[in-house]
Amino acid sequence: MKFQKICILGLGYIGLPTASMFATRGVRVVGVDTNPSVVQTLKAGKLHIHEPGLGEVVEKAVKNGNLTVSPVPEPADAFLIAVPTPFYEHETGQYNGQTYKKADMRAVIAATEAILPHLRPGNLVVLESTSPPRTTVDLIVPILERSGLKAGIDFYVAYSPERVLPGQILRELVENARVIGGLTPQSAQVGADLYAIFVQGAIHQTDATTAEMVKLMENTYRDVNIAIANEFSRLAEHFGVDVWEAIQLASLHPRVKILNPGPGVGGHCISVDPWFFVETAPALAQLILKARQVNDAQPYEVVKKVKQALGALGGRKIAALGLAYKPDVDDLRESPAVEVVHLLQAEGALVRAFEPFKPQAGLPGVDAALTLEAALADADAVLLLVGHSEFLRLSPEQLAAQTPARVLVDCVNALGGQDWTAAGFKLHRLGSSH
Ligand code: SAJ
Repeated sequence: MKFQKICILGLGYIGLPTASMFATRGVRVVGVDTNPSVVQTLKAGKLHIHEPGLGEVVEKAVKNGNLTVSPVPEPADAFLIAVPTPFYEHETGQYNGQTYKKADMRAVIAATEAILPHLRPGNLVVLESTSPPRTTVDLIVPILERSGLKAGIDFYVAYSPERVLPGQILRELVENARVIGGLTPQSAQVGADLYAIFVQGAIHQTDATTAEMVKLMENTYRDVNIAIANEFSRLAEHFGVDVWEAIQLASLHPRVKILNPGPGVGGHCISVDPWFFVETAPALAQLILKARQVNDAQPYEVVKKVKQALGALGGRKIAALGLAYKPDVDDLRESPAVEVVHLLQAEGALVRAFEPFKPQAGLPGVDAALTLEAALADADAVLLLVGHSEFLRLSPEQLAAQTPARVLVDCVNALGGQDWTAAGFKLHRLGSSH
């Protein structure tokens, strides 16, 4: 099938890079976003998100006219939905006395309904948003069939998960293997033809529900593995062992690769996706639920560590370094670092945070310093929450010159290699009692 025009709904971390990929390969792309400020920013040739290399690609695509931005969809050969699927903040479900989070599918529903008036025979509709199993079959298809057209016969429907790593999106979009699950084998084939426009990795065809499950399995696998690293960290502290050394030694085994403990699991993927299994089949997803609970409790472990280092926290000044959910990204969504800040404040601590990728984070209730110096001045303790490269480059002498604090709490084992004692610091590392 020939694709001359594609409409991409949702211009976030996935939709925008994907739109520019198609556009730079000569396809006409209409990028749709319901947020007027996103549309305005992109029309002005600027970006509303931080991703290395993305600015240049978007600028090129907008300049040559292949990428236009609009608040509403237009008729096209293919429609691609890449809108967020977070979980509800306050609405939860219950199973056997356990609370689980529920997927908020409103953006997916709204995007699908927005396509409806433009749907024509022969069109392809692809859902990319991470979704609970059976979403394509049970949610997308019934909405699209309100058009009077029959899915799989009059038009094609597929699910294709994105698998890119923030910070590496442009390269991974092209190089990663892609899974495309069709409502019918023909839908999968048409979907594969679409992605072949820019994907150089292998494109694997399957059915839609398998593709949905593949995506959830990838991130759940990672979540459960991080949970065991976090549990090892607690056990190591209990037994007076340095977890980082133990992990390194255990990982020498040829079939063992243990991930890193830390302040918790954040971002819009790994801390969210496992809930889609728990929500839809709680009785069958008990290990997955437990892993989520372990990772969600990590910020409390950090607070415990800070208390061990400082004693009672009332009135103590803490410089928190990093608010992003992981190193070298500006994304604060579901960030455990932000939660740590709030928990410390609840204990009476006076926290000044510095996030180099978003100094003006503007988070409610967070005292964000505009510079590292401002966060460090006056502090009683320095708390490293995110291993941003900028922080890792700090030498003991540099830090000592910028802060009166001599208590250092490192949640990501980034500072262990240097001699902090000589500069007068007492270093406390998560996962280690010495
Ligand atoms: N983390 C740890 N310990 C580790 C590794 C990560 O605590 O050893 C934490 C990070 O600090 C962060 C969180 O986990 O808070 C998630 O970070 P990540 O780098 O593992 O993953 P994401 O969320 O940035 O991207 C993931 C990727 N999935 C996998 O690696 C299986 C990516 O390929 C997916 O495209 C993305 O989720 C997504 O959109 O689903």
